[in-house]
Amino acid sequence: MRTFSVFLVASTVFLAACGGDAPAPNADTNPADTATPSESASILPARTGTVHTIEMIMDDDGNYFKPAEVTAKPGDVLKYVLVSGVHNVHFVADSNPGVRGLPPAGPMLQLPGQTDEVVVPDAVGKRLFLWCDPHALLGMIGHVNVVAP
Ligand SMILES: [Cu+2]
Repeated sequence: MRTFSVFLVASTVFLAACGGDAPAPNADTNPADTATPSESASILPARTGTVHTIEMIMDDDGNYFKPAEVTAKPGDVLKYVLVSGVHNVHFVADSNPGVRGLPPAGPMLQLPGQTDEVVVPDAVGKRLFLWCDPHALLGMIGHVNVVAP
């Protein structure tokens, strides 16, 4: 119940921020995000060495991940690379129920070439959902199909 309440507050803050002229703050109060790195690492699968590169783009077509959908195995790395615009990667906890090892909301990338790497959690059979916090309502969402090694 606490998770749901906190998420509601975070969502409200986020939506309120989007209505104004100020840039959205990083209203990241998801309890899952407060886990220490060691706690997160302990439930992550061993890295496979496979890296999937996903571009984060803002252009005449809008704001989007390219590709918007990838298929990966637990332990693979998702390497998000900023091409243009200002974006982040956020695997939203409430949209990925039952998945352990989701990364916290990623930092806002602002300089082309900056990256955010995410290790795919042990969630075989799941279709993970993610979005970019400032552009989620504009359709900047993505999916990761997690398949067996
Ligand atoms: Cu974005």
